[in-house]
Amino acid sequence: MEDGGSSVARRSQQSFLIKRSLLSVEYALRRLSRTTPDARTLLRDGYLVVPNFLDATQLLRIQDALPPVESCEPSPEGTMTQTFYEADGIAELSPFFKSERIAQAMRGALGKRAECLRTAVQYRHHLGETGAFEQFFHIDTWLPRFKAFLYLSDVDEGGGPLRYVPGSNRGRWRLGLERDVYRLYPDLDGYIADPDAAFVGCVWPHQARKIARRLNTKPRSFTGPAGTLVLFDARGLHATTPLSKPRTILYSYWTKPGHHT
Ligand SMILES: O=C(O)CCC(=O)C(=O)O
Ligand SMILES: [Fe+2]
Repeated sequence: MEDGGSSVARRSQQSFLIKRSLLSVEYALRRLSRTTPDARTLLRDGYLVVPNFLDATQLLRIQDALPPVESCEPSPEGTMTQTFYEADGIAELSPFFKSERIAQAMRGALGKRAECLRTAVQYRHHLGETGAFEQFFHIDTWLPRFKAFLYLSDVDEGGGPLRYVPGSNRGRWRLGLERDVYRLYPDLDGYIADPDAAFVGCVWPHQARKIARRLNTKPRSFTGPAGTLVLFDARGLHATTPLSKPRTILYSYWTKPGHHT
């Protein structure tokens, strides 16, 4: 006879597989549907880079309106970042936070009911390795979550580019990793509350290389000057790069209602 613990685990596994299958169908249909070119690229590759999203005048206005680092909160996840939340309350930042192009891309990728859950200014000042999970290739979630980054500093190789494995937002290889995240992700606010579970969505460097090879691709680094916009599906394998100089971004992140984990 099965003990209580293993039957709970089996039910949880079945419930994951059902939800995951429904999601696969939803996304297969969305990829086939008529949508905007931005959303189509996002759904296919998992990312979209828009060079010169803002011009020099718009950028200057944004840079002048940024809150000081002292008014930010340190990350609870060991990433050594400083974050100012609810940044959409700062009117001068509206070319990013109120961007119709970003909203349309997100709704095209996530569905019409997609909502923006977090708007923030993020400073990274810690140079070199942090030892945090995000410097390894990882997936954030198993449920769809898309992020928008606007670089406010020039991001060359030493400036902390986001790295991404193109197309890793899709495919059967994801199942095991997603199941681990589903089992261990401990809370519903999108943050990892238990430091022991912080690395749950990560893969080792040799595994990331193998997955990229299997997908017939290579990890990409999204370098670009201030004003570059990057949108990405946080289910795909991505990582941040250790800094040799500070990086500042605005970011927002989007999900469907009730899909925040
Ligand atoms: O800030 C970055 O470059 C990426 C960090 C990350 O993993 C994320 O925002 O999900
Ligand atoms: Fe991430």
